[in-house]
Amino acid sequence: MVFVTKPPTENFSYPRGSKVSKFFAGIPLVDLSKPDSKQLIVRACEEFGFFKIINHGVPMEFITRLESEAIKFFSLPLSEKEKAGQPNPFGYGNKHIGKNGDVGWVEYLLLTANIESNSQRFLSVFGQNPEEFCSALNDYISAVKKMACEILELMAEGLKIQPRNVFSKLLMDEQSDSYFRLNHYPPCPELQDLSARNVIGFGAHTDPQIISVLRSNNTSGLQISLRDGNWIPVPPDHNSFFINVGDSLQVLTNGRFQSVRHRVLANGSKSRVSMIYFGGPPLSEKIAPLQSVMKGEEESMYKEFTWFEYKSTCYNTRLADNRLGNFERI
Ligand code: GA4
Repeated sequence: MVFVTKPPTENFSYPRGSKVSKFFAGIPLVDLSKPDSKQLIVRACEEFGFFKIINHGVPMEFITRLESEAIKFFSLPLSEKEKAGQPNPFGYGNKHIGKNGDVGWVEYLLLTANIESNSQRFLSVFGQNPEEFCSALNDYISAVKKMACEILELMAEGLKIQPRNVFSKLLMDEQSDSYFRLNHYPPCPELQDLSARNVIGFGAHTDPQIISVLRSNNTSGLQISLRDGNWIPVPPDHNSFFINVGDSLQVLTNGRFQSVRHRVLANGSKSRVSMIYFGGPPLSEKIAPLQSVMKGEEESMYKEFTWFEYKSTCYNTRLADNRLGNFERI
């Protein structure tokens, strides 16, 4: 990545040593091959909106192939990467995130998870040979989407709601508005100076969609925020996936599941590469608490809206904004 200047600290930096909760027992771990996984998933979604998945069934070969394609892409000269177009919403972005002034020590490729729609973009970057990138992307997205749907079905079972595909059908729908993102956080030389403050790779935010599935190489940086506001570093694990509850799932469960605030801090010596699938519903889908999750006289905590309405609002906000706040019933 070509960063000609130093990261402007007033925009990128966090004070060092944010508090870490004394009572945190670790990132919840779910083994998808075990029969107790649905209960563990529900508990993790209620307490943190975040958990780690092992025995996920996604072939390692798909993961390593896409990672090496991503590294190849990010190693191209800036002018080549820019041929993917500006990220509005899909394309190549460098330091600027969204369109409202957020910046981070990151470059990225933001894509629709609907593979065919990306082909023109890849033709522009890879000339006549976009096949390797496209096939790696296709295999990876298909496998991760399948796993995301399995997890959503376990959530429904764990919540004891019917039908079991009540969440997963939103991702399986042909019109599902799902995204895919490749992020590259280059090493940040500023951080080798021990007195330097933390540098933001990707600022604190929640994901607007239903569920996000993240995989990264073995470089640290990801942190999640606990309910008490403390930030917890997530130890990287390149063989596992991390699941985030998104804002839409928070609404569908009437706040029983919480979308997780998370951020990425830049690393002083190692480059971090992550790939994230954001499972979203069709644009016309009404996002409202499911009757089956509400108990007795329980009322909806949210005003009614469609995914299109929510997404449109989101794109006019800054990363750190509380986007769901505008849709809460007072
Ligand atoms: C956060 C989750 C996904 O990465 C994303 C992001 C999107 C973008 O990068 O363009 C947003 C951000 C995300 C939420 C608020 C708006 C939109 C940047 C931003 C400041 C692709 C998404 O869907 O929402």
